Amino acid sequence: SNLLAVEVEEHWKGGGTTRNLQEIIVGRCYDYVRAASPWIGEKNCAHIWEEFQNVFVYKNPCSVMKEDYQRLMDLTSHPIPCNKSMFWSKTNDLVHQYTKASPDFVTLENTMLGYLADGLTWCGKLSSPGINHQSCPSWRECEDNPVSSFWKIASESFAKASCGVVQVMLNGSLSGVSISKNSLFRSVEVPHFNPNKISEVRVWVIDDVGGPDSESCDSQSVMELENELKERNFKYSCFDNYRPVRLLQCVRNPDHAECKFCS
Ligand code: N1C
Repeated sequence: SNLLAVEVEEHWKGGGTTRNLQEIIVGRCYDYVRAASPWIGEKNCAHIWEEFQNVFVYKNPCSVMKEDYQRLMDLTSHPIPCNKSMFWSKTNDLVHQYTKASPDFVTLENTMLGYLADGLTWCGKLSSPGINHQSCPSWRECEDNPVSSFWKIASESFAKASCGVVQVMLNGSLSGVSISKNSLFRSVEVPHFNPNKISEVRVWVIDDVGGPDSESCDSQSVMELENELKERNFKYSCFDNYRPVRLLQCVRNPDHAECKFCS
């Protein structure tokens, strides 16, 4: 009897590739070029999509390495102004609300590379059509998946390109540690800060309005970060509930006791 050729569809624990990924990335590319031209230089959006899909389409989604993104990074690179880089960990929503209100600051998602991929999922499979829309590996299933490798190399290059005074917004209301060793900020970005380019690191530890105030500048993990930075000769400062960010949080919580700055 004939063996049935059963198509083995891979089932991963994470969500599948974002629908219309190509159109979204190409569209974001044109948006970015229009808004940021001419200072980012010439960019070819069709070519950028080609290099992006070359990294993962028809590839095993557990063996995409950060180096595979090098050509995409070359095509999307542009200068980053000194003193404006804003890093973050576990404050994704708040930090981007803040940079919208205070657009001088630049997060990775305001650079071309981060803007193209923000919030998207992508992974490949060996069988046609080479893109898995059903599921993608989570970080725990395999570390070398296309999305994790992307954020690792994008974060690394943003850290390397940053100069002058840089800031980082941390979450002071987490139940665990506010800045764990495994965060991309501490494990990838800080080690790639260039002491010849970066003069000072300003840490902002922000609690949710109404708390809990579980972590602050003198908490264990923040002080470990302080030591790591001081050992490498960066000037360091830390602010609990940095007022401009607090004011922004209070727009949404105007009646909360912590938002009554003067009565
Ligand atoms: O692991 P994290 O935070 O410390 O990473 C945040 C850090 C920031 O300073 C950014 O420059 O690393 C950069 N970064 C992103 O910009 C980014 N956008 C979306 C890292 N990760 C990013 N993501 C997704 O959030 C990605 O899927 C990654 O795994 C999470 C990490 O967020 P985190 O744990 O809050």
